[in-house]
Amino acid sequence: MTRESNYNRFELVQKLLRVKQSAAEAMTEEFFRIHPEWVARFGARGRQFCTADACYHIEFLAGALQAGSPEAFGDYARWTARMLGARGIDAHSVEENLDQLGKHMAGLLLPSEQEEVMKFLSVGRQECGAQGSGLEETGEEGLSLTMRAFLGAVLGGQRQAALTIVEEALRNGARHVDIYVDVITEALHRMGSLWEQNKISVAEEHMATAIAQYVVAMIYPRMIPPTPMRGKMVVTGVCGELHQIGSNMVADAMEAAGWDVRFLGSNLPERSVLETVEEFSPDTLCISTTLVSNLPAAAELIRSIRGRLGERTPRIILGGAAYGLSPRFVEENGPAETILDLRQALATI
Ligand code: B12
Repeated sequence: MTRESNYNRFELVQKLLRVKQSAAEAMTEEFFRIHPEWVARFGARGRQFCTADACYHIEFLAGALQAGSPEAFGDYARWTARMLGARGIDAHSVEENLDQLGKHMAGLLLPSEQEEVMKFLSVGRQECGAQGSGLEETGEEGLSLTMRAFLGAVLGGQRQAALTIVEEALRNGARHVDIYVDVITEALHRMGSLWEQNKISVAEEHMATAIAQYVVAMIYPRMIPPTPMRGKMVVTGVCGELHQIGSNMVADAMEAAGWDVRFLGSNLPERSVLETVEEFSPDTLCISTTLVSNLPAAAELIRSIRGRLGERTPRIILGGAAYGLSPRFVEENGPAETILDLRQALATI
């Protein structure tokens, strides 16, 4: 039970995820019945996209509920309206979808659960109208020259140039962590905004990402590895999470700072993380999560580790964009600590 209401958060999240597909299909049927013009506009693929979007709405709603954070759902709704807006779909359609979702869930949930869901949906609905440009944090003024040159190289498909830009900065005295945070992270976030605004294609985004990954891998051997003396650490993403560059940087930076690190990548089954933690017996476990929709998997992982290891549970550090949007996640799903920033992690872990 949560502190403020008489429903079980875990059961509500699981219930939503269980009915996700059927609810999304029913919502899409209903939407196309009300808007026959969409059939002419988008054809059969429109139905597929609409169902996929409704699935995302439910997954992010479940993630925000898991984190006890209506703001996280608001952020998702704002992002969805902005991203679809850049592709010619009006924010009003998203609002309508959220209303439909609320109505659909009414028949499936207990009154106390429905009340909570409606609270989250109403924040989402409000935020659809307050989209912003998505570029607020990445305005040109704040961008360093190196970051801009790097962004230009990855978007232009120039792998060697991207590496040279970073190597040059390192030769001129930049620290690895500065390259990670101020150049590569910043450029990838900026690149994500360009994709969101439909200014670059999925192919360009994938190409740029692959080049960034190549650069991260190429600078790893150039770090001076100290003898491991800070203890053992496992760094992992959660099941369902495909974003991996952030956790890769955390793993490399921690290794360079003296940790004996096992980096598991992302999107691996919970059971594999459990086995590694049990066998390797780390002092610290870092869990990276980017999408709010993956917070139920993170909560489940924490619960399973604590259940299996009891007092032998390592210190758990959570990081990645999803936790920045969900300040109450730890309160609801801990004990664990949240550290969002790589520099702060290096200074405090
Ligand atoms: C590259 C990328 C992808 C790649 C990832 C490839 C890979 N191997 O990693 C691919 C193509 C797979 C992808 C897929 C998707 N993506 Co994507 N993706 C991005 C992008 C452009 C960059 C991500 C990245 O690598 N950033 C750089 C890293 C270094 O930054 P970071 O992860 O924030 O990590 C830093 C800190 O957070 C911190 N940190 C991270 N983890 C940890 C852990 C600990 C313990 C600590 C201490 C610190 C820490 O340190 C890092 C270093 O500074 C982002 C844009 C963005 N704003 O991030 C979108 C973005 C995250 N993706 C987005 C979306 C929507 C998707 C998809 C749903 C798209 C789709 N329709 O298929 C799928 C979802 C896949 C899934 N299930 O996970 C959205 C999310 C929007 C939202 N509201 O949640 C974003 C924000 C793009 C956008 N602006 O619209 N994506």
